[in-house]
Amino acid sequence: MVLDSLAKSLRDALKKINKSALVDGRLVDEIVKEMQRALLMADVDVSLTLEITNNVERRAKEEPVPKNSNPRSHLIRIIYEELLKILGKPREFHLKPATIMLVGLYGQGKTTSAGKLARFYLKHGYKVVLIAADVQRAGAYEQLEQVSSSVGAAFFGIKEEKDSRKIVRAAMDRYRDWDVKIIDTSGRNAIDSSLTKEILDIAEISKPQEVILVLDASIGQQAGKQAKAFNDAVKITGVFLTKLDGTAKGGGALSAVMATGAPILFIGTGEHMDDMEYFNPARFLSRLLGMGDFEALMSAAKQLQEGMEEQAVEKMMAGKFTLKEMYDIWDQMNKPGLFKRLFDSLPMGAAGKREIDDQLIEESESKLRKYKIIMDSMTYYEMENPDEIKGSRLERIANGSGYTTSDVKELLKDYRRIKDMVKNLRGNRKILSLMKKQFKSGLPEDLGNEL
Ligand SMILES: Nc1nc2c(ncn2[C@@H]2O[C@H](COP(=O)(O)OP(=O)(O)OP(=O)(O)O)[C@@H](O)[C@H]2O)c(=O)[nH]1
Ligand SMILES: [Mg+2]
Repeated sequence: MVLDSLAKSLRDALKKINKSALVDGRLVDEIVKEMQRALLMADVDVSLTLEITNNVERRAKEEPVPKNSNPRSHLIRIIYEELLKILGKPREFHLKPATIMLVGLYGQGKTTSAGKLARFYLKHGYKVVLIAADVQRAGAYEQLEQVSSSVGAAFFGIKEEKDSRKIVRAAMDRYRDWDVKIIDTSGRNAIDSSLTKEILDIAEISKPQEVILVLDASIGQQAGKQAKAFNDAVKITGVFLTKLDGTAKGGGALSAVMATGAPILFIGTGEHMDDMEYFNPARFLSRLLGMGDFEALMSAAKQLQEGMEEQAVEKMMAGKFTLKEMYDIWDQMNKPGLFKRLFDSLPMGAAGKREIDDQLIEESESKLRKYKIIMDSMTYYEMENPDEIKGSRLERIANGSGYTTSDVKELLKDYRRIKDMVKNLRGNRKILSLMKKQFKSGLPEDLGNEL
């Protein structure tokens, strides 16, 4: 878990809200103080911290509790919304062929992140080459070569060449038709005119779709200053914020970078090549607060209230049901407790039992996690056309996910079973209305109780 101590303090505050008999001014004051302490400890800027907590306090005391909520959920919701404001909106990022330049100062994690990105694209079936254009650091060539072979990407470099422009020109020529070209560039101690010029020259030669600034989160708020300086000098398209796993100051880094308007695209959560995530503020915050995918559930709840539920469930029943649909549903179900509730919502009439023992639920949840990892290694085409998954596709997916081909086959078998089940359920009004009722009663109040 990244940002451990911030997460713990905020979760404790939410727990306190859930346990309190009464949501009154005194509780709000206490919560606001705890939030202030937690945010400042995570190196969030003082005035930003005050802005967040003042907003929470004012809204909690002034806003009437909506009819479909209660004082506890209302307060939790306000806290969630105010924290989300500082994380900003996600920048959309689509996987497609691209040239990506990684830039940044010494030791921020450029080379490691280049490898992580390569692995990410490879998993989705792209042809990827890593280009060694760091001519500053001793052994940069060998390090990137080693990273390339560990993730299974192609590698290009010219040993002993001190002109990074030459290297990039040769690489762009040789790998013209490749899907994804990732360029690891030189760092410096500080951003200066020679670094700026080198980056701009390489960009001129390679015409990258993305210029991603790699920033070490452990510098806390300072990350904002660096992001601004780089953005002013070379126009970055996004930030890869690394080492969020190993720092207490991540909150400061996140909020300060977002405040500059430079979007955080990825976060690094460890030294291993799989330790990166696409940064989605809402999802990140929900996980930090231990709410599962709060945003998705909230919007599901909202739709239910607006009478949309029928369409949603029916769409699933009536429309196509590929791995893509299954993934989306599982994505929302990937939360302890929700699984059980869904199980509970299904009538087990025939067998005469509604009790599913915990072990079975535990097994289902761990299977779900495994299946999600496997599906993350599939391309969009494969998700939409599961029947095409065989032979070399099957092997690539297994390799990419770290599981075996029989695991992938097991997933496909389960998918077909579920697909048949969905088909059989179609048109069964009674089950439809039961499912909807369960959703309705289960959200969003239960969410709070599970914190
Ligand atoms: N814990 C953790 N360590 C990371 C992460 N990303 C990178 N590192 C470590 O940070 C150190 C520096 O990473 P590099 O990728 O070599 O950084 P760089 O920017 O290429 O450095 P130079 O080439 O020297 O400028 C290495 O020890 C990495 O393992 C991360 O997300 N989490
Ligand atoms: Mg490097």
